[in-house]
Amino acid sequence: MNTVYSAEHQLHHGKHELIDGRLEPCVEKPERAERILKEIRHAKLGEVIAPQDFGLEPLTRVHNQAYLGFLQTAYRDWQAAHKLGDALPYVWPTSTSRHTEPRAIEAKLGRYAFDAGTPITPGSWQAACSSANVALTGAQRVTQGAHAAFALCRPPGHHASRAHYGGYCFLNNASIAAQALLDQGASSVAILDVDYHHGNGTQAIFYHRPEVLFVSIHADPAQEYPYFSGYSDETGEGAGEGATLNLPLPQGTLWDDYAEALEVGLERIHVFAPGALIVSLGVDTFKHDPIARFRLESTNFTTLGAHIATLKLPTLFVMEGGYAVEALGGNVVNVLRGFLER
Ligand code: Q9C
Ligand code: ZN
Repeated sequence: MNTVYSAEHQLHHGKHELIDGRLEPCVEKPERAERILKEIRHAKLGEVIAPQDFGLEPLTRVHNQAYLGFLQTAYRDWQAAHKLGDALPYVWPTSTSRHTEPRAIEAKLGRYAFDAGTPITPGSWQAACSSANVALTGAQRVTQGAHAAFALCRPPGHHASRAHYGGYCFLNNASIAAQALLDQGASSVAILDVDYHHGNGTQAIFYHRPEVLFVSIHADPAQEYPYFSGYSDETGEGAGEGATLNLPLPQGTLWDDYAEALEVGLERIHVFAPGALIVSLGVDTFKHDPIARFRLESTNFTTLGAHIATLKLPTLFVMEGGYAVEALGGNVVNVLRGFLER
């Protein structure tokens, strides 16, 4: 299996995020992708290839123009307003606010961000574009007949919606790849999101769409970030009714219960019979993850990969979360190896 990787991810390196009432060093850091790359090479999983540049067009298929325009100049606008450090929002509109487009960068940050954990740095836009290109290059390989590919995306994407960033995500790489697969002729696509956190952005992007099945296994949003979506009664709307499946699990979940939810999710995908599968691959379900509370072991990730392989679908793995840097690369390799070796 080929891995798509670009060093441009390093251009995004936030200093601090607001976490539990304090500004703490960002857990979503460049070292993450470097560790994964190192283990992929070490495991001789296949060639590591550079992304192609697909330009803005595929991004506009998923995100709105005003949002993309905002992201492109956000750091420059922040700097022009004489701010020091990374751009972080500190004021948000509410249901009683005026909803005309704000002019000040401070207001725009609140308009487009849904949390205060996602700093914008000088190179964030370029890194986010590169990350989307990594996913698009992976999708292209699958379109061209590869059975599987791994898009080593950073920054991650599944929390970003049509016009909102947050949860360390700016552009929804998995959604952009799914839309590209559809645009290149796939009649339907399934997205299996195994990140510890609910993929609220991906869900929102395809909530009304019957041709994209979104299945997510994640920590119960009654207890865990992103709190405002990911409940089991969210099943899609309109033409998309029934094309969203949320499988929330309690904090503390071990492999046995996780595996049961996985079987339910895989069965739904099997019945849906998509042309391709995208896996939003977060390994923050690992027992030692610093910001998450499932208890999967490293060996469980091999089994996870093997189970996904039973679908026998052309599969694009898109990297999402996972913050226990020591074990991160090994856990990712385990998923991919489990998938390949089945
Ligand atoms: N007390 C991804 O895994 N903050 N994003 C959590 C925990 C945000 C995670 C705070 C977590 C976002 C891609
Ligand atoms: Zn996550």
